[in-house]
Amino acid sequence: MKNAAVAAMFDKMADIMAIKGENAFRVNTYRKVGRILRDLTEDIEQVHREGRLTELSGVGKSSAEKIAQFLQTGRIRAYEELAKGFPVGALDMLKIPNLGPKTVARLMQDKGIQSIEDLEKAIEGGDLVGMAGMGKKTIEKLRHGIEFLRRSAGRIMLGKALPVAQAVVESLAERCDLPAIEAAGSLRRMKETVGDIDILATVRSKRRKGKKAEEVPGGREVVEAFTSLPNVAEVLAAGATKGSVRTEEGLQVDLRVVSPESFGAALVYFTGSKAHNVKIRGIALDKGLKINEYGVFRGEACMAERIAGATEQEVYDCLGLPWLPPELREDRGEVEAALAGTLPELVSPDDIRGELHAHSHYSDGSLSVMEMAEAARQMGYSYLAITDHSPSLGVAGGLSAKRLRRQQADIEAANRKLSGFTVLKGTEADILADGGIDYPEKVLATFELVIASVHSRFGMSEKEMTARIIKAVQNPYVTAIGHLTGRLLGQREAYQVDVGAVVAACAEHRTALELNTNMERLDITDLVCRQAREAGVKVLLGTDAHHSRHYWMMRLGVGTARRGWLEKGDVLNCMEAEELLDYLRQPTRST
Ligand code: DGT
Ligand code: CA
Ligand code: CA
Ligand code: ZN
Repeated sequence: MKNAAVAAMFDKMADIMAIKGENAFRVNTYRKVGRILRDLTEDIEQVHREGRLTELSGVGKSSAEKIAQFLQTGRIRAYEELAKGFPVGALDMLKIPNLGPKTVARLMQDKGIQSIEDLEKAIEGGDLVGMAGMGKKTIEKLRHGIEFLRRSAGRIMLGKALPVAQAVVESLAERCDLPAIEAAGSLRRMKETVGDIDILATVRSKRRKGKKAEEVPGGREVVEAFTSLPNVAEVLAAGATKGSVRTEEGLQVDLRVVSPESFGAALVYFTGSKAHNVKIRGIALDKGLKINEYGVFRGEACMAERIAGATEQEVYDCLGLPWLPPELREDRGEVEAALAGTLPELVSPDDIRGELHAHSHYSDGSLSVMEMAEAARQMGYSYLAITDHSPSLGVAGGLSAKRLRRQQADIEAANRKLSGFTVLKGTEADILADGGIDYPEKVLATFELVIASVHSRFGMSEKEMTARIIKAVQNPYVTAIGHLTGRLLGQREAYQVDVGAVVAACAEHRTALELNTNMERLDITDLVCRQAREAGVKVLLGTDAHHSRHYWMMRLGVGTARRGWLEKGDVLNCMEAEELLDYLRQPTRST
């Protein structure tokens, strides 16, 4: 699919125009097309062939022409016009947090800065001192921003990688006769970002005795099928058992083909983490065993006898351990807990009964209350909380008390029509700078569920921010604190907040923490989930859906929750509707 490539062209055009100071409305039109293309589930080439480009809402005639040009010639004339004489490396500067197009334009014009490297040199050389709007603090922030960017460079959000991995696994399984194929690595461990995608496959026939371990019958054919998949942009390596490609989406995918008697051992090895592997290798050694990606062996080198390797279960059995869920394999105490028999029974995707953070078209969502509810029911859910924004968030269509009354009437009407499904009256209300909640008490009393989130004044000191959030935690109407740290993966660092203090306050006031499962957030993190569980704080999972096609991201959050050792009983969304309503009716303040 060329969707991502076309979207990237529109993003670039929007960026160049923004730096050149063009009309914000026009810039936005391009950005919107980029977003639509990235969200599109259909193949854009198919849409083009069927002459339906302008039927995509937000795609006008001139955008459609540009898309068609790109699909036919690989180029867009308007882009080439814009990019003529423009240093394209300058666009990278827009990825630095808190650096907008206006400032980039000034850095280019006044200082001749054309790339992140130039900017770094200018900062180090003190060249920015004295520039309007460039105080010491701002320059320091820029320096941090560049460091942050470097740290996240090359890592891809799980939410982007997961669908790509699934597609590769499915297409390969379709093309080749494979008894087993599975994604391994950090993706299987559901880490919030991944460096690359590791896929492991096995063939039908066993390796013949005496052959080298590196030889796998039929391996080369599988690798060939892999490197010729339609979304492969570049083949980095292709051999008899290993292939490596870069996809259209810019992701590196490694495939390894192993023989069936080694599949389990290889899956353990390539799932990692490295730290977990080191840990279990130590356990093997203590038992006089040797473990590697080919199997578990007893005895010395050439005399070594394979005692396990075909399945993960076999491998863990040899070590005296139960099979460990991949999300736990981080050497964060999972082996010790397994040996002591105190492993948690992790929450699973099937345990989720409903969606608790969703926006309708009353604020910045795209669908009606009823449409969002129908789609949630199709997910197999039994409830959905509509949590539109509060008035302070004007840019996101925050609801005044008057429009809120209409929205709530709409929710009541939906509930009358739907049987066996409940739409909850919720809100994602702003936590104001002083810790107050963005609705008067008599309005707050009309909600069944209140998520309170920080959407402004990110730059407060840690002390102020912590006090601000704790005040919201203490508010008896607040069910949960939304996306606690405000981070956006690869885009914006968490703001300063004492997470431990907030968790303690939540425990005291019976307030939950949201795990915002949107791919860009995954906030709270796995480690904070674990902290919450240990403190007895409940976790609410919410996709922050602005369209029903975002509901699938619940899966990402369940992954994070599992990495955070959460059980069903720790997660509000695992309650049946009645139980949840009961929970929500109890006052959140324990005093
Ligand atoms: P990533 O891709 O950076 O998000 O993280 P991983 O965990 O997927 O790491 P990757 O792709 O480098 O390697 C996949 C797995 O292979 C890793 O989780 C553990 C295993 N592995 C790779 N290199 C080593 C190694 O040097 N020693 C051990 N014990 N295991 C390794
Ligand atoms: Ca990997
Ligand atoms: Ca890899
Ligand atoms: Zn929010």
